[in-house]
Amino acid sequence: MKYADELNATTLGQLAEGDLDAIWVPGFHSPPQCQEVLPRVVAACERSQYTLTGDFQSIGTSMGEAAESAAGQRRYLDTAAETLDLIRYEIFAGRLSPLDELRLLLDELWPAGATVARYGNRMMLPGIIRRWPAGGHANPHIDQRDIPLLAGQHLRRRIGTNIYLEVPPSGSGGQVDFWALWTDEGAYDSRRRADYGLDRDELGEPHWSCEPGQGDLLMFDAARVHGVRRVDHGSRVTAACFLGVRDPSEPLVLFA
Ligand SMILES: O=C(O)CCC(=O)C(=O)O
Repeated sequence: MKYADELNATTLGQLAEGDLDAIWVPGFHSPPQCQEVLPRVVAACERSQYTLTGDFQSIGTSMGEAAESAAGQRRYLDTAAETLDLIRYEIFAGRLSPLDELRLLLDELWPAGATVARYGNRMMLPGIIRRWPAGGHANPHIDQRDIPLLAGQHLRRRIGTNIYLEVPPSGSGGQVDFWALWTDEGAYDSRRRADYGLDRDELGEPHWSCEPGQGDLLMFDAARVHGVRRVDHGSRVTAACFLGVRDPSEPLVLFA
């Protein structure tokens, strides 16, 4: 994997074109500020009802849940604004969240700016918070572009973007694993497990494993098979979104 450790107009352009595999910026958000929000993240996670999997928790209805059913899609659109408020005003309590900071930066760095994705005239969710208690993991998967909610966007690439608010102690799991595997979306669907993603046992050893530190930012092409290794001790919390890359003359769109 070829990655850069800085987010700037050049590296963003290279990632969008597929000339870089990842951008991994250490300390994008300051660790003490990450630490400060964690009790509020835990409280909000305990209250939330995430329906896709018990492998991790989520604040906000994700695009994964929206893709499961028409009711899921309705809930996704109906709850986007309240989830955004919860993250911005309750969790980050008036301080600039790393998701908002990233959105501002992307707007400045990308030639045509960056904006929240819309479905018709409705705002999609621009960011989400996820938590993996000990035992949590995420099956290897790709994040698809060819789904009804994204159909109008004509995305050329979908970039997974995560800021690590909490990480397990080093060596205790929670790494992001990448396999040297790009599946087309039809082939992926035919290999999918009944719940979500692929069977880790069938993929062999990952090609690259990234162990981010607290506050790090990691961005990568979500069409490459990736997954989260089981957390053995401690817990792991991310603030996450996707960047949709369209034609270079079009704004980037953000959604989660
Ligand atoms: O939490 C992570 O490090 C990766 C999450 C993930 O699978 C994704 O962004 O699609």
